[in-house]
Amino acid sequence: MKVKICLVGEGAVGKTCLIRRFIQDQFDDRYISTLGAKVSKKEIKVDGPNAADIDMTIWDIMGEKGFRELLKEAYFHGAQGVLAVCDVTRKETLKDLDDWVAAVVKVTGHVPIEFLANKADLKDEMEVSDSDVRRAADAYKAPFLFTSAKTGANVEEAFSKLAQMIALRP
Ligand code: G3D
Ligand code: MG
Repeated sequence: MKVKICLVGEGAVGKTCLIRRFIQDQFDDRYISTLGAKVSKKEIKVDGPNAADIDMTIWDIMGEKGFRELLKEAYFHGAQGVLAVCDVTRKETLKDLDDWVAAVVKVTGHVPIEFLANKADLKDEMEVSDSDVRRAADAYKAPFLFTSAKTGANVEEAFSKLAQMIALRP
């Protein structure tokens, strides 16, 4: 099963680091500079009743600031799952996810979405609570996780969970 997933969220929330942490060294990675996106691949095994080998293509936006409407379409086109990432030390990055998720859904229709509250290792600077993330995620009936690309906490789980949700789709 081949699937495309996208990571969305404001600049510097940790999207690139999450992908890097997840794929470690075993990846084949290419830059599509004209699209302003980087594509990585990883195979994930989903166990249980919906067991599947998922060949995941992970799209990472580069330079979100200048990300134009036209490129957005290409970036989101065909995505079967979305990781919506915010930075727990900047509350506004959670609020911004509303626009990001709305923009994806407009292109992809309803696909599995998972919210990630990243940089959870920065406990002293935490501006986002469990209930803040829950509220944002609930609006899309999406699950959420607190992650840290720095320590690796919940990173594998985040991608596996999304893979599971995709495998479960009819
Ligand atoms: P982006 O791809 O969403 O723009 P990046 O974000 O992955 O480039 O990360 C932006 C900055 O946040 C980087 O710092 C990176 O090291 C840091 N970062 C990413 N994830 C975490 C995390 O889980 N915990 C902590 N403490 N920092 C994180 P620099 O200083 O290199 O720009
Ligand atoms: Mg990046």
